[in-house]
Amino acid sequence: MDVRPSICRFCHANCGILVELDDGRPIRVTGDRENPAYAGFTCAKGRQLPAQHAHPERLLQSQKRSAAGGYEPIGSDRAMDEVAQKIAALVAEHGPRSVALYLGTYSGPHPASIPFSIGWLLALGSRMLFTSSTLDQPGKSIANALHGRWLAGSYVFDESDVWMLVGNNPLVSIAGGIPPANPSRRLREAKARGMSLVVIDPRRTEVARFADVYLQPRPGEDPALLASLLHVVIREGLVDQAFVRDHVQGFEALEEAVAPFTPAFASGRTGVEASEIERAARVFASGRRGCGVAGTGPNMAPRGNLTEYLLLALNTLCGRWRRAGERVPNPGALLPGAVPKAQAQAPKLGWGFGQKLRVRGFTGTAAGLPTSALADEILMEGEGQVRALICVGSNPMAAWPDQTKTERAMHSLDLLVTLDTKLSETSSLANYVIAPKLSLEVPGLSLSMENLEQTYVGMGYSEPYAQYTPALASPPAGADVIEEWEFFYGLGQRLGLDLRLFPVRPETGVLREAREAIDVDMKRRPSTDEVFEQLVAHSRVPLARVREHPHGAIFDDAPIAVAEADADASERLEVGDATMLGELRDVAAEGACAPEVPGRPFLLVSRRMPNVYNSSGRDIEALTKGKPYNPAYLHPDDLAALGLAPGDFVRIESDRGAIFGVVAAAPELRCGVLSMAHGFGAGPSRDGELLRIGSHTGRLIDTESDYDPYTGIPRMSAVPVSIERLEALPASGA
Ligand SMILES: Nc1nc2c(c(=O)[nH]1)N[C@H]1C(S)=C(S)[C@@H](COP(=O)(O)OP(=O)(O)OC[C@H]3O[C@@H](n4cnc5c(=O)[nH]c(N)nc54)[C@H](O)[C@@H]3O)O[C@H]1N2
Ligand SMILES: Nc1nc2c(c(=O)[nH]1)N[C@H]1C(S)=C(S)[C@@H](COP(=O)(O)OP(=O)(O)OC[C@H]3O[C@@H](n4cnc5c(=O)[nH]c(N)nc54)[C@H](O)[C@@H]3O)O[C@H]1N2
Ligand code: SF4
Ligand SMILES: [Mo]
Repeated sequence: MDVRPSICRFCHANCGILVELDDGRPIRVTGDRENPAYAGFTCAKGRQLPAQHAHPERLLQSQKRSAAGGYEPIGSDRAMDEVAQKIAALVAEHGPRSVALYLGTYSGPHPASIPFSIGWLLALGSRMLFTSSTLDQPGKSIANALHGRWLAGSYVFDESDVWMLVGNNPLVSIAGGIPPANPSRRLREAKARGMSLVVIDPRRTEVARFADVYLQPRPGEDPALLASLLHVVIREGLVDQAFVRDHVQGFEALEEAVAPFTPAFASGRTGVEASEIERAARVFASGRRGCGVAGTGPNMAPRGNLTEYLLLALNTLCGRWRRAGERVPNPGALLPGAVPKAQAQAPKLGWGFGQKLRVRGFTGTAAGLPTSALADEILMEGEGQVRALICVGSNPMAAWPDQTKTERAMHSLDLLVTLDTKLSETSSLANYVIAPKLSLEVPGLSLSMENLEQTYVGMGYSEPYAQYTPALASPPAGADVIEEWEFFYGLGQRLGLDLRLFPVRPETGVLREAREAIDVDMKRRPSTDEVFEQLVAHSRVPLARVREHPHGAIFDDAPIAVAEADADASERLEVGDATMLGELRDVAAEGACAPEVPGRPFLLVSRRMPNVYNSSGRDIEALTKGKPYNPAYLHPDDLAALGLAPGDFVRIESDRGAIFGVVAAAPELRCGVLSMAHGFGAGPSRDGELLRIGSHTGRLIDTESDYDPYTGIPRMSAVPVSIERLEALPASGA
């Protein structure tokens, strides 16, 4: 039996795995105990990579929609010819702005995919670049811009004595808050070391069970709760005075803005005991090293930028930034070497630059263009209308808020192209679906997770880990599948464009050496390995050395320490941003009771389920185990009050729309909270198939009435809904 080490790319977590191959086909995946960072960790999804690769509905040929509406296979070269021709015609008639790109989940695991697709769009002359980031945690980028950066980075989980998680669940999402390389082991080790953990989540999650202080607030009230933690930290003299004096501005403004947020006031808003708020503040402020990290929940709830901003302010007031002389645990591996300095980098604009949108006054932002407005840009006629959309590893019909509007937009496009492994909800509306190779059929790098560490506090690797994997498997016999980057290279060639790649150069927490844009040879197509060489040409650890360690390695042989600040360093971290504190004053002005919507007594919150990955995985039987839907989780007391038993059907209605649901009991929830995963369901005509496909929570979300004024993210968590019992499940049309 042929067993090889590799990188799992079912999700973004990059676990080190062992793949058993039979005649070039993957037949079994297990955790790789020889991997020094992941140490054998995998999840159920990763172990189903063979099923994903051999899935009967996997597209082995690209598809073209026929005049009759069905799909016919088309050769990948022919598909590129036709798409290039159509794009050339649209650009000639309507200009490059008529072409937009939407990058989603599965553009992440393939390192060349993002640089090539963006390089192609820019070479075409369009700036209409959209990603799932503005539907995810856009508050992080906005808050980082408005607060400024500490050029020595923050403390990492493995060295900290206190940690706070606000609306994320890294034991299930493996996404951030705890390093992705075996988070459960790291958490156990940290607890054994004596780390204090604070968790804030309306659901007592898997990670909350390890908390020393667990707060279960009403959803959407994180700004009030965090402002109150700041209030207590200031009132009780727990501020790191020296750090604030030397490196921070805006303290007085912040102090004034959090003054109304007494624990009693915040208790009224959040439903958390005032004494528990005080305890959380004291525990968080007591440690010397540690961080607060927020996740998708509060970013999708109202005022996500403010939540992330207050969290950064809390980290800053507690002095939670790495100081001169301290060792940097992750100096980089596939990224350029860190050059950390104990000094601040001043704030930047959070929005108001770059490409302007035609709707709701949106502009470019630190998190990118507002994806929630792309459907409007497609539907709104006139100068600048988007007429062609290319979706890379993404699924707007499953993921975008306001399903009804999204569907209209997809239908009205002149050209919809998706790069997708199956005829997803979106791909089944596309003019062309480009069939890609799957992860084990292409080389890979552990780069996406390393990038995160450089971008956001409390995310990514806490050590200089890297792994390279060659392609291990061959695509099924007779397949005509290509890599995502090859599609954009092919389009570029056909359109006579010179592609330049912009290797991800994140707005770094730890200062890094600059990297140049990369010119692509448009005459001779490079191999994926040659592309990787170019992308990481400035890595701290040369790719050749990474390749010598097929099980991955931690390259901690060159420890570095934080340098003293430059003699003329004068920039400061900003904790008194006027826009953010203005939003906080709005919260205070709403009063000590959280606003409620009459007739909508429940708040729908977002969540992740272990065995699916956004809209992927729900067609793999070994993962769904006979339940391929997303239950509507409610507290047993709520079930009883509504006269419901687990398995009963309900109709869930928001001010925007309605879906059906099948209820399940979840004693770990706060009462009044409905917890449901996204990425399920289809259009209203298939609502009756609930038990087979689940329901689409995005139908309940309104992009035009309650949204962030900058990133456009609508209220996607803490959404007011009503729930009503159904005697039987209607055939369609919730
Ligand atoms: N209501 C609500 N909406 C949400 C969220 C929520 O919590 N609630 N979460 C938001 C978040 S955080 C995100 S990131 C977005 C996700 O938004 P999207 O990225 O738009 O959605 P996904 O469902 O992840 O789509 C991934 C697509 O990639 C395809 N695919 C699988 N493997 C491959 C591959 O190897 N190559 C290629 N090319 N394609 C592949 C899948 O078939 C699928 O169609 O959704 C957002 N939407
Ligand atoms: N298994 C699995 N893993 C995944 C994904 C998946 O679909 N399945 N998706 C991936 C993606 S795209 C992303 S972006 C990451 C996300 O990673 P995380 O951010 O860790 O996502 P969740 O596990 O949904 O955790 C969000 C938590 O926020 C809570 N919450 C909801 N509303 C509020 C609120 O208003 N305030 C507070 N304080 N909490 C709230 C929810 O109860 C939930 O526990 O996960 C990734 N990993
Ligand atoms: S957590 Fe993600 S990368 Fe790790 S095994 Fe599961 S699916 Fe694969
Ligand atoms: Mo996400």
